[in-house]
Amino acid sequence: MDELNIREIESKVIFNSKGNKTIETDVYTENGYGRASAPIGTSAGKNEVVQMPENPEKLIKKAEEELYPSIVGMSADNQKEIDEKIKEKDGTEKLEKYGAAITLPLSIAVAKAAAETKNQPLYFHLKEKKEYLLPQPLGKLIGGGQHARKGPEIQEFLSIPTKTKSIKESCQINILMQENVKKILEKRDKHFTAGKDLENGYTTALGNEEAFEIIQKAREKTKKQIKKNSNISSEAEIKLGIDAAASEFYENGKYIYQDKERTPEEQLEYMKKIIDKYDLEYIEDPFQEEDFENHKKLTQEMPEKTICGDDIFTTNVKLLEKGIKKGSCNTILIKPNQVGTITDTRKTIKKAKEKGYTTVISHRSGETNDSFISHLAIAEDIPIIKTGITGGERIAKLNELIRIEYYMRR
Ligand code: 2PG
Ligand code: MG
Repeated sequence: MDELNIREIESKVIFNSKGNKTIETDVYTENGYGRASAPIGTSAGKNEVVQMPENPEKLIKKAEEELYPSIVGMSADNQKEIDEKIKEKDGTEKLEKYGAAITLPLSIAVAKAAAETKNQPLYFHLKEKKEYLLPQPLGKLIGGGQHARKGPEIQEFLSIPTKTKSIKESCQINILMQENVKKILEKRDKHFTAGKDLENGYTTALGNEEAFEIIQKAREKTKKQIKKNSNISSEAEIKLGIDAAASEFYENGKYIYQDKERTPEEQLEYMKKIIDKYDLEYIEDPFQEEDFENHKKLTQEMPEKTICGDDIFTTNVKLLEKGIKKGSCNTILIKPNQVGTITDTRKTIKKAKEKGYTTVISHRSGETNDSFISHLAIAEDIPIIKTGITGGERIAKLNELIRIEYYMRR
């Protein structure tokens, strides 16, 4: 019997970092085993596939009766065939029958089981290459929007180290950045309680502009510390960014900020202003998800910036194609649970690369300890991974990269 044949699939309900139920799936081959679980978003895009169409206990029962038996007996090495079978069994475009909560852990557990059976690292099983690139971590310093309460409308204030010598060094820089943000908030925000948002960014009652000033100041402090730290290379730089998640504060044709409302034209001007004023390099979802036109304008006017589409594309290849035709964004956020299988995720990555779009792989606000995205980033040469700075479920992905780098360089 082929040792890669799948002999058993089993699922159970576990909890994600938000305390919500999610599904963990185990796939057994004749000679190996893989376990995976799916994350879930809070500020989710409208065009994501359905995540959990029914309660997870019912979904597991349904999958155990109808879906898993059709996968048992297949080779775990045939990821594409298995993912096709999953989609065929679901029978709907948006995975309305099973949801990504079932399909993604299954798809990922299959890949992990195959890798383990072959005694290969997961990234190597996903793509065999001589050389691999490790992604730079894009980390969250301050959280607002739907990830926090009362603070900035902008959901994420981010930093990304560049020109570092190792992933560990990059993680260290982001940790220093976050510590400095904390110290500055302690002085500037009299209501600051060191509270964290869903992704372990600090929360504050201060507004967008103050948050920008704080992360800029933190960068200055961190740069000085780097110069004195012999463990961090002196060439290292720190770029700043945001995920505006603008759909979340867009209502009736306007962007609703605490102090004022902005029309889409004014939002474009505001985005350009803050990019210049606060020296932002990475800008995700600056406009609501249906506004391909303003995404295009910003990309055209600031082509040297990383203008990243998350909600506008939802990792969906058709929406990406629409964006490519129009020229909306130059970067796409990749979240496997937005499409529900490894194969569909990779189709979108392939299209993005062909058309010169940068790819950024990302966690979700509701996470588990699964570190599949770290492996996919390495397999696909994805240059940036957005996955928080601290917090068990976030650091799990970063530590996996540190581990991989350690063994690669040994
Ligand atoms: C985002 C993500 C992750 P959520 O908008 O990019 O940071 O948030 O998972 O809530 O959609
Ligand atoms: Mg986003």
